[in-house]
Amino acid sequence: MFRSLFLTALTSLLLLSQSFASTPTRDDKDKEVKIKTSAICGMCKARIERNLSFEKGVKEADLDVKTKVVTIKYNPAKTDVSKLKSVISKTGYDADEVVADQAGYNKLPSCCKKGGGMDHQ
Ligand SMILES: [Cu+2]
Repeated sequence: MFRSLFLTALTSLLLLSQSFASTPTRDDKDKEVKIKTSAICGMCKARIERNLSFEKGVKEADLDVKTKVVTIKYNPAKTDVSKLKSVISKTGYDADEVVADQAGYNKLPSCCKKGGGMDHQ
């Protein structure tokens, strides 16, 4: 009597854990992307992060000034990497292979403009 009750409890526990394990990973989960920018200082960081946060589908944007890499968490159903890069470009900064948009770049204060050559320190 006690034993069968125990077995029933054990079986239902096993079934429960199995249904948890087999939960499919959802496609609408947030994705994360790292994009190399031409940001120079904290103002660049704030500017890029702010403009990215205005973009639809962006959950989080964090730029590391030292590495110039911005890490973006986004909803792939609402936006994609090429859109995110164009936001960064329009802000006036390079985004990986996408070169900074000239109009956006011209609006930057001179301290935030990258030097003549690429990766000028
Ligand atoms: Cu700056």
